[in-house]
Amino acid sequence: MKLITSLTSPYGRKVRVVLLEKKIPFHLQVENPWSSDTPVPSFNPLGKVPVLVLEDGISVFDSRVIVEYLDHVSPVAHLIPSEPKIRMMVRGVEALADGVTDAAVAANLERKRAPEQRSSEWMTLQEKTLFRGLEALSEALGEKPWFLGNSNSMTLADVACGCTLGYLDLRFPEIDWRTAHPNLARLAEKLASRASFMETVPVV
Ligand code: GSF
Repeated sequence: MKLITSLTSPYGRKVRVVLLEKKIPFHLQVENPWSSDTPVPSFNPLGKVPVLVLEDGISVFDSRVIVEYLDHVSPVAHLIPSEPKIRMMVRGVEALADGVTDAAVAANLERKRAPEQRSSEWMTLQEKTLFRGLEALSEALGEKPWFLGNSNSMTLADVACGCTLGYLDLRFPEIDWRTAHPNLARLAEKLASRASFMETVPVV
């Protein structure tokens, strides 16, 4: 299978970490979805990365659909628990982490616009969402080693949160989330020592 993504996409990183953790071989096709000649729309009508292209040519998006598929397709290192309530909680943390990423991506795009086109109201809205989301992630983790309290193993919740925090470090190094949320800092440090996270550090 082939994964189409950019090397800075936090959603693409989530999928790459899952592929690596589950030891699923894949070919990486690096694309910039914002370049004028990007081939991404021919794989995903929404024009967004990541897209997973299966051997039979089927294109899978977005990242949440991709990771769901990958976790089913290989029994190695399950990242999405099967028990309904725990599964819902894991996917809920993933949605929260992705939502923080969405706000950060939107704020980053807004910053790139010409000063006279920028909206400070829009920027403030995204920042508020971002900080509220971080607060909620920190609360959900508490003092547990991983989001999923009654287990000793990493799940998709931890992976998604780690990718969000990595994206904040990349685009918003001025946000000192480590001081505000030491528990998220501990989680990020633990994740950073895994080969899957080391291999997928965003490259600008
Ligand atoms: C978000 C993908 C996305 O926004 C997912 O896969 O989880 N909900 C989707 N990708 C961005 C790149 S990035 O910021 O990671 C993208 O491809 N944007 C291109 C565009 O035209 O919006």
